[in-house]
Amino acid sequence: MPELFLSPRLRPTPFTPGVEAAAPKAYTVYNRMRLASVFDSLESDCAHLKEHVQVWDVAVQRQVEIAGPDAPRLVQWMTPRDISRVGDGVCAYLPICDDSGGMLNDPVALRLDRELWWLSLADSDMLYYAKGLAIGAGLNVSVREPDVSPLAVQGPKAEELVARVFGDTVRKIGFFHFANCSLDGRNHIVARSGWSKQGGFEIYVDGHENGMPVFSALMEAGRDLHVRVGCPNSIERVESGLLSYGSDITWEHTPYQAGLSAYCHPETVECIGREPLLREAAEGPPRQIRCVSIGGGPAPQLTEFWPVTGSGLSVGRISSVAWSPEFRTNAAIGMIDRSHWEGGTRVEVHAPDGVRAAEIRESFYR
Ligand code: THG
Repeated sequence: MPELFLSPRLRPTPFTPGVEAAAPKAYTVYNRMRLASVFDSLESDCAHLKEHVQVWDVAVQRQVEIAGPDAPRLVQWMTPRDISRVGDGVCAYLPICDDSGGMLNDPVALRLDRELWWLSLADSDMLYYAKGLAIGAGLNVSVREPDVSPLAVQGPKAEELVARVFGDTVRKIGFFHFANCSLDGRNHIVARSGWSKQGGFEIYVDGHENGMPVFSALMEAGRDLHVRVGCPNSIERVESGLLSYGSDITWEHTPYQAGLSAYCHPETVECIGREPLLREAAEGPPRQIRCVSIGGGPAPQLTEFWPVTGSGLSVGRISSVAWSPEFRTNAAIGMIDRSHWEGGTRVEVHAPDGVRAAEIRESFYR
């Protein structure tokens, strides 16, 4: 793999010293920040994540803070999800849509107060977009990137580790809920969330200077739990069907195509893209995100979309792929046309090393 040429422009995070000490083998770039991708190997990182606990520097999930009397109005304008049902202390997965109903981001939103929201971003420029909407519409809000950096603790032993550091109250935090927790007199938001299906928490570390103290406290307290520095694992997240904005979904796809209809209520809310979304809700999406099992041995790294054909016609594309040691197949995510999206349908995937037989799957875990 080619090397990544680091510079201050690819912003370091508050946890960078801790990540560098663990010597990642590869980084990617996300919101103009460094994000480790592999430590030991994808396979062994994945096996460790499923058995123990890992601390992930996910500061790349930058926050857009929307504060002020018009905050609920701006957030509701940006998403077709009905945010009136989101209470304080609750995280909400939000599709953000443009005027064509195309997805611009898929953040986790935190409602800290009626007039104070954080959008925990995927990889696209929501700060400029939110500022532009607020300025253009003359809304009474402030939009900024606060000095807040998420640190994820993921894996089956995550609850034990986070409870050791932040106290037993974290055990009562429900999935996609958050609470204020303190360490050495500093308050941080602790949420039960994260980009894996192994269970865990995300600590929204308040203040750059508090990054390494929190990171080190977790690494210290987790020695006997076999804690390791880790990162989002591409095998585990594809097996789990967690979507990556920019790869699996882009501005060319609506939330219905992304499989996010549960988070889409254009019938009842005033939002950007309402009319096209209503039309697609009525007609049904022409294509949709699917799990795909690709045959043959371990597939090469996917760096551009791989075409999918069925009955000799183009029926979609593969956007993520990873060899799964657990399921003994190449686990993949693709955007598949309606004609071929049913579970069990056989298709061909045009990988760079040749055509491979593949099958549409409802999920890898069912
Ligand atoms: N955590 C935080 N910010 C993030 C991510 C995160 N920003 C970028 C990226 N990840 C956003 N994308 C996702 C995608 C899926 C989920 C979270 C963020 C997720 N989905 C659950 C699922 O699919 O089962 C549940 C969603 C729900 O019930 O509402 O967790 O990981 N802070």
